[in-house]
Amino acid sequence: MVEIEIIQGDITKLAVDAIVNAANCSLLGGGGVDGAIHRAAGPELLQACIPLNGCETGKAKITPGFRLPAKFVIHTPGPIYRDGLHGEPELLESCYKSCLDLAEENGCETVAFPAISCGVYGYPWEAATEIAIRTVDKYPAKCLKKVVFCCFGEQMLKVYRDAYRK
Ligand code: AR6
Repeated sequence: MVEIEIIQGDITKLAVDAIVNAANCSLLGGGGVDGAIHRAAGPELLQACIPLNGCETGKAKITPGFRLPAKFVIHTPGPIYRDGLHGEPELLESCYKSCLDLAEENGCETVAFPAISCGVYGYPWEAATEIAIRTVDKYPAKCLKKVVFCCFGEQMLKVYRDAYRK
């Protein structure tokens, strides 16, 4: 089983094997955590993303971390939340699972996730965190040892801690 750690902080500062980017389908950058990751990794990250030809919602693609302390960035476009009845929970679960699969394939022992879809994509925090924790918790890890949920702000930290207790 994978160890779960819940922290408050800036994901771009974490010296883990891979950090996850809550991207969009173009993989060409954006605001929020995506913008922060591209700024911290340097322009090489965009150059590495261009030939990936985008990514479908719920899937994931990997690049080096360039100037980041993390070795890799795993980019995953989360679902845009409408009402929860348009496949959003399945797509969000698929994001976490696709990222964990890629981390395993690349020999990662430690991976950090932001709260995918919980910013401009509007996913309700409690529902999204429950999916995040459950998907990691039941993942049949082989080389993966630790997953960090990196919360941006105190409120998100509380939502994760509460969900983890349940
Ligand atoms: N470290 C950790 N978490 C962060 C950081 C950071 N440095 N910065 C923001 N967050 P969002 P989404 C949190 O909007 O909802 C982009 O433009 C933030 O507080 O970044 O999946 C993409 O290009 C929130 O809890 O991603 C897409 O177009 C979480 O990260 C779109 O936004 C996710 O918020 C994706 O939207």
